[in-house]
This record gives sequence, structure tokens and C-alpha cells, in this order.
Amino acid sequence: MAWILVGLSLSSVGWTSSVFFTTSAPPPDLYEASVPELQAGLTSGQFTSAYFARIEEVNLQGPKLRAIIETNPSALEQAQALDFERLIYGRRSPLHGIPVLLKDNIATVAFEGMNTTAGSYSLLGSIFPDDAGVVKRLRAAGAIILGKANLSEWAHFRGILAAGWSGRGGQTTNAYYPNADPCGSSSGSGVASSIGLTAVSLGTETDSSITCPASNNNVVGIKPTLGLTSRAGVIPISEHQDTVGPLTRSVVDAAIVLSIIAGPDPNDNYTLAQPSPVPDYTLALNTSSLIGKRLGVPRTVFLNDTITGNDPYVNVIFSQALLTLQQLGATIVDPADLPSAYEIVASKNETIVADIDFKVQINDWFESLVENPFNVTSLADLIAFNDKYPALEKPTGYIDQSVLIESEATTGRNATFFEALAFDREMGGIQGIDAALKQYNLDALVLPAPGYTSTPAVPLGFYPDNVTIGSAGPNTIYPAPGVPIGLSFLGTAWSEYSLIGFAYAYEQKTMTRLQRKAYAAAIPQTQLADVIGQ
Ligand SMILES: *[C@@H]1O[C@H](CO)[C@@H](O)[C@H](O)[C@H]1NC(C)=O
Ligand SMILES: *[C@@H]1O[C@H](CO)[C@@H](O)[C@H](O)[C@H]1NC(C)=O
Ligand SMILES: *[C@@H]1O[C@H](CO)[C@@H](O)[C@H](O)[C@H]1NC(C)=O
Ligand SMILES: *[C@@H]1O[C@H](CO)[C@@H](O)[C@H](O)[C@H]1NC(C)=O
Ligand SMILES: *[C@@H]1O[C@H](CO)[C@@H](O)[C@H](O)[C@H]1NC(C)=O
Ligand SMILES: *[C@@H]1O[C@H](CO)[C@@H](O)[C@H](O)[C@H]1NC(C)=O
Ligand SMILES: *[C@@H]1O[C@H](CO)[C@@H](O)[C@H](O)[C@H]1NC(C)=O
Ligand SMILES: *[C@@H]1O[C@H](CO)[C@@H](O)[C@H](O)[C@H]1NC(C)=O
Ligand SMILES: CC(=O)N[C@H]1CO[C@H](CO)[C@@H](O)[C@@H]1O
Repeated sequence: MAWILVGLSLSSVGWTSSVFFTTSAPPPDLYEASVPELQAGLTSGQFTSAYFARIEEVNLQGPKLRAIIETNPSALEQAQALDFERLIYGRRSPLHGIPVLLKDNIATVAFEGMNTTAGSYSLLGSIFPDDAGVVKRLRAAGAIILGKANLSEWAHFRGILAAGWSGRGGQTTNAYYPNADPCGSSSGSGVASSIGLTAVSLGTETDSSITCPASNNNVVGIKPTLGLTSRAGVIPISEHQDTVGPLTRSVVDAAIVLSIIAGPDPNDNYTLAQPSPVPDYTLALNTSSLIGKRLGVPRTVFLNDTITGNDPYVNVIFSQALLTLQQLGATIVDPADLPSAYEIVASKNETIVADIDFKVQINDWFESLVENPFNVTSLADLIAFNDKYPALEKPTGYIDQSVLIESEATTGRNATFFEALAFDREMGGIQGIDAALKQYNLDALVLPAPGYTSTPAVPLGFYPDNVTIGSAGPNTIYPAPGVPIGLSFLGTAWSEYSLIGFAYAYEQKTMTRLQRKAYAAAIPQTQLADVIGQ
């Protein structure tokens, strides 16, 4: 397959890939290898092959995690070309040659060989004319697109369905306990990063779809401020809430990825309002970041188990985190309640906005396709498609599409819509996070990730072995022994730089991630040593 490198035209280069491997240091364990470690002396060809082998071991075989929908048939060729380019001209960026897995709602050019379907058979073989804005940035930085991750179909906007299920990908499950809930909707992105099926991954979030899988899968997730990362070429839910962000094993890797995918994009005009230039978020990685900072705990509602439905253990482990944050030099202001706390939980306005936006925007998506083999050209067609192909789209336990039907019943952005949108902004920002930050003179808020939060999440701990197992769907359970729990830092718009610093200080002090590993069968065995010299 032909491949054109951005800014350089090398087609097929017969390059033996072992040349970069230095024998002085042993290659890192791919379960945990960070982007800087991968950069330190190996070739892209080597770790791309190794990640493919690891996917093969656990995706449809063994524990059948179903985290990946497709792998990129052009990846190895791209890796060779990027290795060659690095040798001659040096590195384009810290992501040069690094494999990145994309959630299946993030478009890639079809000639490369992959579909973009949001997990739905209705879009199989469809062609969106371009790479997504974030993918253009990744490619310009020299990253390799490793494949597409499974997700909750339509980013969980189809109906009342278990997280991590899609028609095309089946049920994604968590690597920390058999059949545990991976959360969603960026389920495959979270699972794949958690056990080293990729170097890093991207997910998308409309409401907790990055932070929740980050939490359940023991990885770092950043839900950026709306408008920091482009949504152009991302199968939409709502332009008023959708964002794209990284899911990685460390805060360092998350900062590297965010620094590259953030930035203005003429194809998503919300990104034109962001502060310029994009910060180098890796400069925020300072273990002293919490010294003298004030962190607030919005206890009312958000730490009330009756309302959040959280297992009591979440509060226990969160209390320990507050002590750690104090040891790191932060002042904890507790409680620091959101004036709008009860309104946020009671409000249905988010649903009003999303239902109306989705219909408008998904119809635009269908219209933008240059190939559309199933002729699904509207939301109404999509609903009919699911009914027509129940074996593909309505298997036992996964039949609901009530959200699509609810959205189809709407008739466009009317007065109710704009009132609801204004109400959301008021309650979430002005009378919500921003009010609490101002009233208590805070640098950020801190909460356990399970519940209602969105923004950077870092590993906090794991459910104990005696936790009461609950149901999360026809084939998934939650909580479950050893399933991870994350800690979230929340801030005002454009405060990613500070939040990354806080998350880094906490991560480096606690190093929670490796305190418990995935269950044995879910840990792939292939290592770099197995592919070197092949
Ligand atoms: C999409 O998936 C189908 C079936 O797996 C495959 O034949 C095709 O090459 C893929 N890519 C595109 C762009 O259709
Ligand atoms: C973005 O562009 C659309 C038209 O393409 C326009 O309706 C909308 O108001 C613009 N939004 C912003 C934030 O500039
Ligand atoms: C880290 O932060 C501390 C406290 O703000 C500061 O004194 C120090 O210079 C910073 N270190 C680096 C490497 O930026
Ligand atoms: C938690 O929420 C429940 C239900 O709304 C309420 O009855 C209870 O008083 C709340 N608890 C606290 C400590 O606020
Ligand atoms: C939606 O927002 C309006 C304000 O525009 C508010 O009065 C109303 O209670 C909200 N509706 C729901 C269902 O929460
Ligand atoms: C889609 O429409 C084309 C052109 O009308 C037709 O040839 C094709 O059979 C249709 N595909 C399906 C799956 O109905
Ligand atoms: C706007 O659309 C929504 C969803 O269809 C509907 O519930 C609401 O009544 C409409 N509002 C007005 C003012 O027509
Ligand atoms: C689980 O075990 C811990 C000790 O490891 C104990 O403190 C806790 O009460 C137990 N919880 C349940 C639900 O049995
Ligand atoms: C890469 C990979 O394993 N993809 C699989 C995802 O799941 C579907 C459905 O089982 C398979 O057809 C793909 O091969």
C-alpha cells in the first residue's frame, strides 16, 4: 500500500529495523513502557510488530478482551519509513514512530485500510474524506496509527446498553478481573493502554467517556476543555460537549500526547478561541506542583454514595488520597461545595441538548461521506438498519436503541434547546466549578473518578478482594476485586497545565498503577526481545 509521509516523500524503503536497538539497556516491559522509554533506542518497526502480537494474544483469544476493532494494515510500512526518516533527519517530535490507537469514532483516511464506524455495522465500508484534525496533528508529529479501539457503540448514544459493547467489536472487558466493566465509551482505548496493547491511545468524551474508562482501567485520562482539541472528523454526539483526549499509562505520556493533539483547527471553529500558543504540557511535570496549592472537595452530592451509587470503599480510599495530597503540600478545603450541586444532578437539560444536537450532527456526518455502502443517510435510516439486521446490531442483551429514537423525535435547535444550553453553562460553570473555585479561592477541585466527574484522572487504587460484586450488563460486572479506581482533578477552562502538574505530583508520590496488575491471562506475553531480529 502506498504511503505518503507528511513533509517528505519516501515510499518503500528496505530498512532493517534492528539498527536502532542498543544492547546497553534491556528493552522496557511493554506492559508499562512509556513514550520516552520507547523513544530511547528502539525502532518503530519493532514495537509496532510487538504490539500487534500482543493484541493477537488477548483480543479474540485467551481472555477475549475485545479492546480493538481493527489494526492498521499500513502501520509496519509507515514504521519503516519513519525509522528511516529519523535516522537521516532526526525526530519530528516526542511521538515520532510511536504507535497510537484511536477510538473507532475518530476518522482516518480510507486508503490506509481502516474503517471509521463508531462500532456500528451501518458505517462499515463508508468513507469519510479526510483524517480527523487530531490525526493530522499526530501524523505531522510522526506518530503511527496502530488501529481502532472498540467503544460503546455511537459513543454510548444508542440506548441503555452495557458500556464497551458495539455491534462490530462485541463486548470489551476489563483486564483487571474477568468480565469486569471497562466503563465507556472509550472502553477499548482504556483497556488497550492498561496492559500495553499500544503505546498510547485517544478517546473521546461527551460526558465521562474518557475519565470513567481511565478510572476503571488504571490509566491516566485527560478530558480537555472543549475547544482545546479539534473534533473535526470525529463522529459526533454534540458539538457543545464532545472532546478528544489521551488515555495513557502515565501522566508524562498524557502530557506528551495532549501537547501534540491540542491546537486550533479551521475545521472546528470552537478551537479558534483557545489561548495561544498551546503550552508544552510536559513543562508542567514537576513533583513540587502541589506545594501551596488549595484543593477543594465538593462533598455535597458528589461524595454522597446514595446519590453517586458508589461502593463505600471509594470514599475510604479517597480519604487516604486527601492525606497524601496534604503531605505533598496542598491545603485541602473540605467541604467546598458547588452552589449548583443538586441542580446538576437533577437536570435533564444535558439530555435535551444532546438529543437535538445528535440528530443534526449525525445527519451532517452521513452527508459528508463520500462512500456509504449501506445507504444509511439519516438517523431514521440508522434506526431502521438496526431493526433490519438484528443478528449484527441487536444480539441478545444488546437490543436497546431508545436514545436514537428519542433523538430522532426532535425537530432541531429551538428555544428550549438554547435555554437548556444556557442552563447547562450556568450550572456547570458559573454557578458550578467556577463558583466553588472563586468562593474558596481554590486552584482545583478533587474527587474520586467514579461518580460524576470529568477531567484528568490518575490511578487511585483498586477494589479489595472482598468487594461486593455487582452487575454492569448482561455479560459484565462492577465493582469487582482488583478493579481500579481513579482520582480526578477538576479545574476551570484552560487549566490543563496546572491539573497535569497536580496529577503528576500525586502519581509520582503514590505510584499506584503497578501496585496491582491485570489478571494473569489478560497480560500479553510478547516482549520486544521476541520481535528483535525477526
Ligand atoms: C473496512 O472493513 C472491511 C471489512 O473488514 C474491509 O474489507 C475494508 O477494507 C475496511 N476498510 C475500508 C476503508 O472499508
Ligand atoms: C462555527 O461555524 C458555524 C458555521 O460553520 C457557525 O454557525 C458557528 O456559530 C461558529 N461557531 C463559533 C464558535 O464560531
Ligand atoms: C518545580 O516547582 C518548584 C516549586 O514551584 C520550583 O521551585 C522548581 O523550580 C520547579 N522545578 C522545575 C524543574 O521547574
Ligand atoms: C445523601 O443523599 C441523600 C439522598 O438525597 C440524602 O437523603 C442524604 O441526606 C445525603 N447525605 C448527606 C450526608 O448529605
Ligand atoms: C432546564 O433549564 C431550565 C432553565 O432554562 C430550568 O428551568 C429547568 O428546570 C431545566 N430543566 C430540567 C428538566 O432540568
Ligand atoms: C445502496 O444504493 C445503491 C445505489 O442505489 C445500490 O446499488 C445498493 O445495492 C444499495 N445498498 C444496499 C446495502 O442496500
Ligand atoms: C424543542 O424541541 C424539543 C425536543 O423535540 C421539545 O421537547 C420542545 O418542546 C421544543 N420546544 C419548543 C419551544 O418548541
Ligand atoms: C473487606 O476486608 C477488609 C480487610 O481487608 C475489611 O476491613 C472490610 O470490612 C471487608 N469488607 C467487607 C465488605 O467484608
Ligand atoms: C483486531 C481484531 O481482533 N478485530 C476483531 C474485532 O472483533 C470483530 C468481531 O469479533 C472481529 O471480526 C475482528 O477481527
